[in-house]
Amino acid sequence: MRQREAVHCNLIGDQWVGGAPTPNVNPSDWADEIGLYAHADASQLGAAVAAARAAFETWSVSSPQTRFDVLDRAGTLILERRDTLGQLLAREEGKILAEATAEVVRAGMVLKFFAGEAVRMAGDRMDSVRQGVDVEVTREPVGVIAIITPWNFPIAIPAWKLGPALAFGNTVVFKPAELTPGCAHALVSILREAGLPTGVVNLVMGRGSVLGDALLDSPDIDGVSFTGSVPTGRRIAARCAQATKRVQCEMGGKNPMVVLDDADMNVAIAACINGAFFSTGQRCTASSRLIVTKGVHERFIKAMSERVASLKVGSALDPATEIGPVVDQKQFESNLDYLDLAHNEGAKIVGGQKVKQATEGWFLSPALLLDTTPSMRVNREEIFGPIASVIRVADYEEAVAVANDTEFGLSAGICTTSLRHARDFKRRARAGMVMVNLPTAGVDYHAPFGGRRASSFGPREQGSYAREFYTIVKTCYTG
Ligand code: UN1
Repeated sequence: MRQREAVHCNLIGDQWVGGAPTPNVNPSDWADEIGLYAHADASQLGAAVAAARAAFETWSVSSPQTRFDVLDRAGTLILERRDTLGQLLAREEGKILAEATAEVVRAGMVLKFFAGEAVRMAGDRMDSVRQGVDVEVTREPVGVIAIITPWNFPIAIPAWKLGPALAFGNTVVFKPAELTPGCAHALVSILREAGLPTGVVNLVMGRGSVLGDALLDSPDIDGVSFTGSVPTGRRIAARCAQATKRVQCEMGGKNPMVVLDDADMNVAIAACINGAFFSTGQRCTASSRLIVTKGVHERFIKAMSERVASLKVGSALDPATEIGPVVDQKQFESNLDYLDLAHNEGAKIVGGQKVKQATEGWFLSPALLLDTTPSMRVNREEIFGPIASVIRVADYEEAVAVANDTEFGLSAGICTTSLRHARDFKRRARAGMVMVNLPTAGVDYHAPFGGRRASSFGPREQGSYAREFYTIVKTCYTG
């Protein structure tokens, strides 16, 4: 018999509350159960919303210094515990240890950044057009925010939503992805340890299909910040519009990486390998379409194929591993379906094999799809796995047209040594973020994050731009 820890509970007000115990399993080793996590039900969700509403009374008018202190302390605790939290993240999500630890550090830095934002908050004053009247513009917290996060960045995304929500005086009901409750539970515990008052953050774990509707329909929820799939994001946005709730959705990507004839080949290969395959390709910012001009196409696919074949796939907890497992069976099967589809659509596939390891896990070797065209479904739909396609184009103009030819618009990259092309691409890429000689994935914690079209809806996340979602403007006239 495996030793089981006590059930990890939901946090509602000042109570850790049980629920249906649900195992959290390691994707690198199905025999390794990380623990049992209590799934909440709809009535517990109602209690969590009520606790957040009650706590808003005092948290919304707390001193910015109080909010700074809590977030700064929580950031310090996360940084101090980077190794154990990194282990937990690697074990429950399958991101390799180096990436998992880097994500934990990012979460710590995010909280420290937003600690500073709490005290940097300022308003505007302007002269009225009327004599003897003052005009002031201030920002206030929005209210109770529902935060719904995905499994692929199980500590960084919660941190970059919770950080600004709390810094600006909102209270929160936090529903993490059911696949990665461990990091969410640890983050909330750390916020409490750092002095966060009762009810300011409430944690409800479980499936979106069980909790989502009750959360969205509660009249006490004033805003929803969501990261996840396009269909779910669209549903949430429509529902919030209907109920006039504030909403922010970060959804999919089909990010292009253009490689021009004049690219530095070492820079291009490094950017494409990282962008396409690191974090097992499970990033909305992943480079999934490698668009290569004809003069360098042969050299590129040869070098990429060699590099792809050399990537070491294995347990996320083995320090020698470069590519960890796919997160679960559903994603694994979806990846295999896309590989079948690529084959049927006429692509040539390099890699993309099931990999046997000492432990049973969802191991898939990275796949490069060659001889693909922009109209293939594998070049139009988000795959969200270690699979990237190569599209050969005649020249820069065709590369730009193909890069912009999807319903998405999150991140767009270009590898070139030409200042003219880099400059032109920065203007013409139809994307929220443009990367020159860098992978499409991997962003700074203090800069705005977000995309266009089907990729994002609502104001940007992160950096000082985060206040656009988490605060509401008030204009005061004094005569
Ligand atoms: C990154 O590329 O560093 O879900 C961040 C995602 C994004 C975050 C990507 N929202 O993959």
